[in-house]
Amino acid sequence: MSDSGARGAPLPEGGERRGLFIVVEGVEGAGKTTQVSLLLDWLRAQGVPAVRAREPGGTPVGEAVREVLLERRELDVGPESELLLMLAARAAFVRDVVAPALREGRVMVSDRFDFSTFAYQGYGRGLPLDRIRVLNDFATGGLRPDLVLVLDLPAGQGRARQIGAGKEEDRIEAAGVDFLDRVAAGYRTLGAEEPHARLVDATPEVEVVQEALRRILVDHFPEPLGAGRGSTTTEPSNPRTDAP
Ligand code: T5A
Repeated sequence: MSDSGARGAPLPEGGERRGLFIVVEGVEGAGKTTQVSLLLDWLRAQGVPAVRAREPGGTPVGEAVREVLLERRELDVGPESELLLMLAARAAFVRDVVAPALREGRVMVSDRFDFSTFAYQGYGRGLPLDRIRVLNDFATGGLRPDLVLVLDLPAGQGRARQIGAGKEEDRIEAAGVDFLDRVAAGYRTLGAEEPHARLVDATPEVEVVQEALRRILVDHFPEPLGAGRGSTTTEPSNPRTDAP
């Protein structure tokens, strides 16, 4: 995939892109929800206007798509329909959630975005990546994240964590072990090859992974996250150290 137009790409329907768009990705059970929550605590404690979101979801259209694609296990949804429904949700997500937040100068931290489509519908379902890229660009108006943090975990370990947490398989997870292994391998490729992505080992305990994520963010965005904003320690969320 090309990175053209990634950072600073214009917002659909115009306006200045003032905020940051950070995405956390990875297989089921990789720890995305856990890590996004901790990042939000840390950012807000520094006075950073951070907001969270998840895909599919985040809008009424997105939540409806989520229900159809994940909960309705009896539906026989083909790969092409699955792709287009995900992208229908994404178009609403970008227009109604991401673009306004970036216009307002917020730091948007999203649990999943377009790497999920490349990993699941591309590497997992076998749909051509170049077609997905074109359709995805149409849905997003060309908007891409500033940084994608890919939590790298073997699919089996992620599923084991979900079982430990009592989470039932959804329709996509029920596609089987080989499918989920292809998804995990796809994520590894995306995380290693895409210029706006960083691959993070998600096998250690929660706090260790969180430290790694915070270090990457401070490194990538000295402003507003570095330059005297205090340490990256996970306990407890840091007050900003440069406050008057
Ligand atoms: N999808 C989505 C597509 O196919 N295409 C697309 O374009 C998009 C956007 C979404 C589904 O939709 C598909 C992919 C998915 O199948 P979802 O429910 O939003 O589904 O996503 P899941 O990945 O299934 O969400 P989970 O909540 O199950 O996984 P998380 O968020 O990665 O993991 P988390 O944080 O909830 O943690 C799971 C358990 O592990 C523990 C936690 O405490 C929790 O119990 N845990 C750890 N344990 C040990 N060590 C660690 N480091 C741990 N981190 C967390």
